[in-house]
Amino acid sequence: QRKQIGVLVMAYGTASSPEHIEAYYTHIRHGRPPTPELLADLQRRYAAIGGISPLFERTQAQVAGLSAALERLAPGRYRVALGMKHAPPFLEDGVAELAASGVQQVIGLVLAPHYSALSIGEYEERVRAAAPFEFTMIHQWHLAPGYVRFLADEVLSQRAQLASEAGIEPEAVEIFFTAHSLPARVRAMGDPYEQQLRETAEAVAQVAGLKRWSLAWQSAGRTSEAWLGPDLLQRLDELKGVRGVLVCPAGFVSDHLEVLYDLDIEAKAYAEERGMLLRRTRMPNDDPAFLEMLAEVVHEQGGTL
Ligand code: FEC
Repeated sequence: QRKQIGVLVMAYGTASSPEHIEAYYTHIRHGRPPTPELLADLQRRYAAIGGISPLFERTQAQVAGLSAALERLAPGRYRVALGMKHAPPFLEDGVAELAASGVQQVIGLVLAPHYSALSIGEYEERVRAAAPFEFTMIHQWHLAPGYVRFLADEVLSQRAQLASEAGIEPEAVEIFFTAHSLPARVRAMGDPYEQQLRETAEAVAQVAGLKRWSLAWQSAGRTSEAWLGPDLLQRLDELKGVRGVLVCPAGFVSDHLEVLYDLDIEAKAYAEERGMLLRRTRMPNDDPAFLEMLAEVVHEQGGTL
């Protein structure tokens, strides 16, 4: 009988209640507590999306769906655990759970499609430091056909809806593919992050037959460092004669603060003040075909073990 393989599904994590926002923010800032102004601003943004983020709930649904899809692909072969970067269960808790189950080989998958040393690389480093088992990391899945197809379908249907709302042709809609900005020093590090976002966008544009699209960065951190740009809001400022803008946040896979606040509240209002309607594509969340696709990515790796 073949040995069971562990699967560590990794996600960003969120504050479990408004009282936990400070501890969560301090963790994101590598242990440096935020200033009262920064904390108040973050509390305000969570309050604006209903008090807490739906991210944890969405992550749990994704893990459940991914587990079920793996079970269908290979009954009994995989044991799945969740580990999060900035909230419990932490990455190290997921590692401990798998270690206690006795698995000797583990595959790691982050619920984020593009690789950066400052993003996926940090998840990997922490897991490797804690792992008592053989660990194989899936570094990126930004061109998985099921992901590209999900985004292409979303872009086409949301673009059609936006065009009819704005009374314009679908081809006149300006499309931006976005991801979380990172400190600009990743460029000098030869990091693949920016190139991979471009590759996802190009693949979606090809499948959906898009002519008018570009990249933009969103949600840059509030630090003194330079961040990857141009920022989405800056791109909105530069538009001339555009009435409809569609944002496809291709760097994220679920509903959370950076989508529900930064795009649905902030960017939308910013566009409206400039006479434009802004809409976005829906997130994959626990879409069955999306999770089936992720299960296949994991199972492909599992086949090599
Ligand atoms: O819904 C939620 O509660 C959580 C939403 C959330 C996601 C997310 C994803 C990514 N981040 C990435 C990088 C950075 C870097 C910094 C940073 C800061 C924050 C803050 C909040 C936050 N991030 Fe995040 N991120 C989410 C939330 N992020 C809140 C702190 C306040 C603020 O800036 O708004 C800067 C850290 C520092 O100050 O030193 C860098 C990357 C991703 C996408 C990949 C992934 O999901 O892992 C990269 C979701």
